[in-house]
Amino acid sequence: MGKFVTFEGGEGSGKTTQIKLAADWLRERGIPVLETAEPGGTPLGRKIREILLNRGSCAIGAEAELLLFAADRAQHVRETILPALAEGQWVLCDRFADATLAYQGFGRRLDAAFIRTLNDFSTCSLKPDLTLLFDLPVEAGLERAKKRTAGIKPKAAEDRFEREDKELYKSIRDGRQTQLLLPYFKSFLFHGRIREGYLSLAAEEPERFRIINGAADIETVRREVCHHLTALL
Ligand code: Z5A
Repeated sequence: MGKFVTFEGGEGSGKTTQIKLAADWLRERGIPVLETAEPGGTPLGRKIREILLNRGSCAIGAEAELLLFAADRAQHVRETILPALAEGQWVLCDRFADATLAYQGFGRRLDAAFIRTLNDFSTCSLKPDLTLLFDLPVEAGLERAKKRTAGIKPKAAEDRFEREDKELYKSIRDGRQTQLLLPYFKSFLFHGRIREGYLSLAAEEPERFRIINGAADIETVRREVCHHLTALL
């Protein structure tokens, strides 16, 4: 069996950048690697991803969103991840079941116990050997995601998750909310809840999670990732 490593974190935390560097590092050591991502790691998943992130005029409630992520994962685990692990490949996955607890559980406030049951079903109870959590302040991550989006997509194509809270952040930055209310607003913001959610998941399972300072420069983060991968080798 290969090793299963998941990369988690908020928007713009650097997962995608680091997964590529980690895959190169492992390949240089002769380890077969599969890089994959959720949503969208299978042909069915790519259709689901399109619905989830670029819904157009179609409404998606929180419950339907949860089930679409679960459907994507159910197919991904069975079609891609389990066969690759059985062949002895290391699977590096950009987001997995923890993302559903963080986004749909902590972010959308859906029932966490139900999400855990659904996660078990969609993953065939597969757990990562290691989860790297890239942690950085919400605003910094959103700024990075904005820059990246500006480089590759037209403004209108900014995804649904990137739009969450943006207006509120803007009004805070512009001083339209008083400093006194700032902590109150921050604790209730969608992306803030996700960050806190991820950190509490990491605290629940310290043997599986490693928290990485995502605010450091790319090379520093890369070295920390390689250090944790070395421990798995
Ligand atoms: N979602 C969900 O709600 N429930 C689920 O169960 C699952 C997902 C699985 C998928 O979006 C969305 O689905 C996601 C959660 C939700 N939405 N959000 N938020 P996606 O797949 O399109 O994107 P993402 O997973 O959110 O990743 P991202 O925004 O592309 O960010 P990233 O992969 O963490 O970062 P990056 O692409 O590597 O870097 C972003 C930019 O920062 C880029 O220009 C880099 O060059 C730059 N960067 C990276 N690292 C650094 C450092 N260290 N310093 C400076 N600049 C850096």
